[in-house]
Amino acid sequence: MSIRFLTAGESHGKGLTIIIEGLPAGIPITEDYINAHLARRQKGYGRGMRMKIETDKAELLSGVRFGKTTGQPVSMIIWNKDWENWTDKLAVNEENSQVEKISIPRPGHADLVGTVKYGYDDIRNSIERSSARETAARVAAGSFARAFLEQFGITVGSYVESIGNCYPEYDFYRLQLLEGQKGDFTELNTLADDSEVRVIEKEQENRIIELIKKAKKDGDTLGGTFIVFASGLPVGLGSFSHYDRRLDARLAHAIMSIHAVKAVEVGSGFDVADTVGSKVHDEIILKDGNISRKSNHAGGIEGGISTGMPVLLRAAMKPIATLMSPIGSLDLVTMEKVEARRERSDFTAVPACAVIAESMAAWVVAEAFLEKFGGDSLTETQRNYEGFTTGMLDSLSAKFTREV
Ligand code: EPS
Repeated sequence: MSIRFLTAGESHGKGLTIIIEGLPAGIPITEDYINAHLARRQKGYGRGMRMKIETDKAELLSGVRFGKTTGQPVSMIIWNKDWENWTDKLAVNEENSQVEKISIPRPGHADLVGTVKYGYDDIRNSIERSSARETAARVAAGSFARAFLEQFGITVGSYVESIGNCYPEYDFYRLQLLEGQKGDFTELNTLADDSEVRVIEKEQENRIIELIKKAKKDGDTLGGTFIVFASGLPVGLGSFSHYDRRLDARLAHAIMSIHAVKAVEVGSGFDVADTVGSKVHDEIILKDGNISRKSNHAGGIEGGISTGMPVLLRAAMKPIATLMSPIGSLDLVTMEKVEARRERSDFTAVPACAVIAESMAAWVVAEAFLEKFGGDSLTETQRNYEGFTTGMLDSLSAKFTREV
């Protein structure tokens, strides 16, 4: 059995709820741990007023006792503080006829497609569930995956590479990470956590803040690119046996499913198309008594299976759809050309998106890990993991030894 999670909740509803199924018993976790990751999602220069209203906190309702998972379904709730201002607009029971019906969709948001698909007579229904507010629930679920992976020395982190086409002076991703320089991934993540826009170059941070200020003044928004990494994975997660077992495909799916993400690359990504094979593939070497790779252009995945090198992903987020200087739209009542609707929103959310992508990546890695090693308790999973990884090189070599 594998793990899964479901979320429910509207952007301005009472709260977001999460149910997780299939986690082994014994994973150490606390509300403080989950809340620390929720706080990371709320950060980033360029976010809107909502982040000043909310201090996202997960309340655990089941599945955790004395700081450890019980192996039973986990349920959580994140209350929306802003709900008290929306009780009429989002009333569960009686409709208040004074509440305005929204009829002007924002291009780039799910306003129009959701309204057509579900036959709504008020775009508000589309706005609420399609909102990226839902990603708070994903980060809460992802915290369980992280806590589990940490037990096996696996670190998941991220940093922002660019916002508004402002890139770092030094291309750390191509020149260090893809070249297989391992470095300290925890330190890299902390560096990003300490930045106002999750970048790792101080001078770039200043340039980006200026760009966000300008976008704000112009009533415009900015997108960007970010890197997600997962280090410490064993060889063998995922499989080439079927399309939906491939680890790279599953990671791409999970990250592409995040609001406003339009592209995901694994390792060298699009660059592989323009480079010769001898410069793309990662030479197999023996390093510190282990099989390793000279470089990591594959982004830690070959044939849909983890190679043991860090998993490296790069993704692009489009600019936020809500514009304070709006582009054109149609009023669905009159079908006349009008300016798109303004809603309170962010000017950029690339730093938050990187943290959400970490959570989704952690979830996929934890899922693949449990498929490989199984276990209803952490102790059982640990035993299976050690059985597979201990003395791996010797046993591999022994299999190839022929008697003469
Ligand atoms: C939010 C994400 C964005 C914010 C939202 C909170 O969602 P959306 O996809 O709808 O733009 O705009 O906040 C509001 C809707 C608001 O009232 O300000 C989040 O990540 O929590």
